[in-house]
Amino acid sequence: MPPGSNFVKQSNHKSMKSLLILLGIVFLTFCGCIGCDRGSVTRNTQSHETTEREKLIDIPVFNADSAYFYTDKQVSFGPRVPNTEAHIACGNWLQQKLEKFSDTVYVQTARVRAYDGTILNIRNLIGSFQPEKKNRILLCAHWDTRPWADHDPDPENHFIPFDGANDGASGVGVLLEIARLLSLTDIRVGVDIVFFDAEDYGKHRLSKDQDQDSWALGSQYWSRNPHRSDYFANYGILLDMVGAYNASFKHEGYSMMYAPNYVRKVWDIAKSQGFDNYFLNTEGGFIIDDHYYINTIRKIPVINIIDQRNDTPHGFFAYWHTLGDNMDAIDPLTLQAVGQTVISVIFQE
Ligand code: AHN
Ligand code: ZN
Repeated sequence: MPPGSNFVKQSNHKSMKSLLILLGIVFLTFCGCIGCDRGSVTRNTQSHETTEREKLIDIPVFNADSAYFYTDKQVSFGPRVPNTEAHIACGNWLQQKLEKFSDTVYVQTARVRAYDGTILNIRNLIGSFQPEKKNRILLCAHWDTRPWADHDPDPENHFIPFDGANDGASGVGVLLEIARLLSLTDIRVGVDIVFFDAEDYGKHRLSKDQDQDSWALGSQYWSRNPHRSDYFANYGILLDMVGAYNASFKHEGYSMMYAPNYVRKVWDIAKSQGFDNYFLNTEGGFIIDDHYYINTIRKIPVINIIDQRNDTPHGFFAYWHTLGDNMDAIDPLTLQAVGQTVISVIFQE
């Protein structure tokens, strides 16, 4: 184990959970009830003409209101800037949610050096489902928020933190809803949900020379020191800024460089679910993000579902790194498009 790092592995009260689930099933069988809060799965039966016609699979319905609630809850702690109270409190809440939904939780804490010399106390959180399975899918998002709104239209705000409802919380909100759905059913593959810290501590806009390695510090750390030394996943999906109105998800450059087949697979499934208005078959830019380091250091093919725009100078949504990145910028329909697509991808494995 590398110096300065600390792991805590926690197993759930799994037998208690199984007993409760069994009792729940018995209860539901008796009253024939669907639509209760955690005890039921509403199902979508889909046939996939492109694959075997006889293979009918049940895909759960992604609940966008639940994902919206999880997003809002993170925002309610305040900006999740490393080394702040809000960051610790939100990290504790995220850890609790993963402990509730997943089979095994790994908490990776570390101290990393930011570009300006600040030592950041970071925490990567990993929730594993069916950890014994060899075939695995990695789902990830960053949970920290940027310390400064350095793209705000008002220069007075360039050193002020912001809510990060879209940039940070939305991806985690979608993945928590997926974790909740996975807690209700075992699927054929194992899944690891990873919440990376310190993605957004990249160099301030006013810094002279830019440094790409100043971004994604949590995923760089994890890529060099995975929570299990033998960790591997067949492929991964990163969610970044997946909650804004009128999002457009294009084929991001590094995703196409390292994992083109998975980009096509996910975009095809999005289309089959009716979300080709969000998932566009057009080329996007190359974005240094958590997936870049997992691809290059850990050599796991990971794609990035990230909102890229033509109508803004920076190529992201209009409120990127501004005080306007708050809950007013979040559209449950976008969360739905992404969440339903990702849950469909993993249930088709
Ligand atoms: C760079 O601007 C180099 N990367 C953007 C990654 C990012 C920031 N995603 C969200 N916030
Ligand atoms: Zn950001």
